[in-house]
Amino acid sequence: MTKERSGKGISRRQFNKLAGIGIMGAAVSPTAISVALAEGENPASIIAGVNESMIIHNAKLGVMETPLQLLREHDITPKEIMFIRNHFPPEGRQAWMATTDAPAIEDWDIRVGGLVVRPRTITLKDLKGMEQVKRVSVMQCAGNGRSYYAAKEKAPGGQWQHGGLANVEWEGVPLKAVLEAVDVGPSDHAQWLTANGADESPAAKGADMIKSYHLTDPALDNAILALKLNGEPIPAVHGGPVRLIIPGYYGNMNVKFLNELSFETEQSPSPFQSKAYRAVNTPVEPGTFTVKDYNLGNSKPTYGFKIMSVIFAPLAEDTVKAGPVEISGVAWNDGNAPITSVKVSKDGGQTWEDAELSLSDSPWAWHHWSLKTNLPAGEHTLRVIATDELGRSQPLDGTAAWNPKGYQWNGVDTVTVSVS
Ligand SMILES: Nc1nc2c(c(=O)[nH]1)N[C@H]1C(S)=C(S)[C@@H](COP(=O)(O)O)O[C@H]1N2
Ligand SMILES: [Mo]
Repeated sequence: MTKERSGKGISRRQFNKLAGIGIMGAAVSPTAISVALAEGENPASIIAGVNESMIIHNAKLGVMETPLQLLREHDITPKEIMFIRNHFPPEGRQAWMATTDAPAIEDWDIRVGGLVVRPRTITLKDLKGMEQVKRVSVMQCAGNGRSYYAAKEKAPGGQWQHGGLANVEWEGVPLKAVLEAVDVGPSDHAQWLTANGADESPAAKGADMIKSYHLTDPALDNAILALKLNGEPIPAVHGGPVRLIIPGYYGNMNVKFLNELSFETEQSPSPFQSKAYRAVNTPVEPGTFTVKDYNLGNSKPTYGFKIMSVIFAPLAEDTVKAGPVEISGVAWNDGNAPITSVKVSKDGGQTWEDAELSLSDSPWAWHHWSLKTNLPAGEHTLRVIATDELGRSQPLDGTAAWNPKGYQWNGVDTVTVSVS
């Protein structure tokens, strides 16, 4: 599938383009260094332009989570506070990826090939000339909420709370329109579409982050090759200049720095498709199923978001005065059915009240909910649960869905507040 490549995951021509802008992206501004926090690394010295309050999960790779105190301030998440998940260090010739600025790239090729009659290349310029559409959608890491599985047994990996989450506007060309335009003539044997990005492992034989989608997957009808995030060219760190966006699908399915689409008989053998980012078909318990046990038969890729809701206010660290209070937050799902109810409990789940739900225009966006109520002085355990039109809801005990990699947490959110 990657015959024309030297095993480097990137063509010579494309590498030269990237190397040409390397200096710019690699440079960390002196201001960022001078404000480096005493307690730890300043997130902006890892990825230029990010907010200093981001929670660092992996400094080398530039993996960071958004504190909910920041996330709740905006309906559309600004790039400076958007969580970041990279699998390869954005350094060396990938240093250009370490910034919230858009990459200064004019020439960018996406090879479309594999089992096709006419392999083709589509350029960034071609894409810019095509009709653009917008998709407001949640971006969420499949590992979001992983830390909460520790109540049963800790799942290794970044201990994300709820901030591996964003609500953003993408703009670009529908995938279907791109495939029609290139007219590569896929063979009848092609069952899967595989997407690859320009980033790669620094290890000589390191696995590449490649993702596959079944060609009959209806989610592909809504997919776009995005060129813009929140109205601006996509920041390098978020996958510019071109990113595959599949609204409603977990983060890993949304390939950044897209430079290859390939028609295949099978899904990619890359461990990022065949071992990681998979959801078990039947529940498993700690000790009985390990990371190594995943195979194509017992699991599926982490495709669509499970329905979820999160409390944005009050948070445990907020000061809450006794009396009238507004409990609020967001809820979202895979966009396949509207969310029909959000209920809030002020007593740890004994009794529930309907929150007011305000559905966003886009089915893939998060939806705000709120409940105006009263809280007397003392400790209160707030909980929230969302349900959609298909009857899908959230488990009261999220650890029931424990899995070795701690993916797809959607347990009922619980916040304990002290009211004075
Ligand atoms: N090319 C490429 N695409 C990628 C990744 C990556 O490392 N390389 N990480 C994936 C994962 S696991 C997530 S959660 C999202 C994170 O997107 P963001 O960094 O823009 O928030 O990108 C996905 N797409
Ligand atoms: Mo992720």
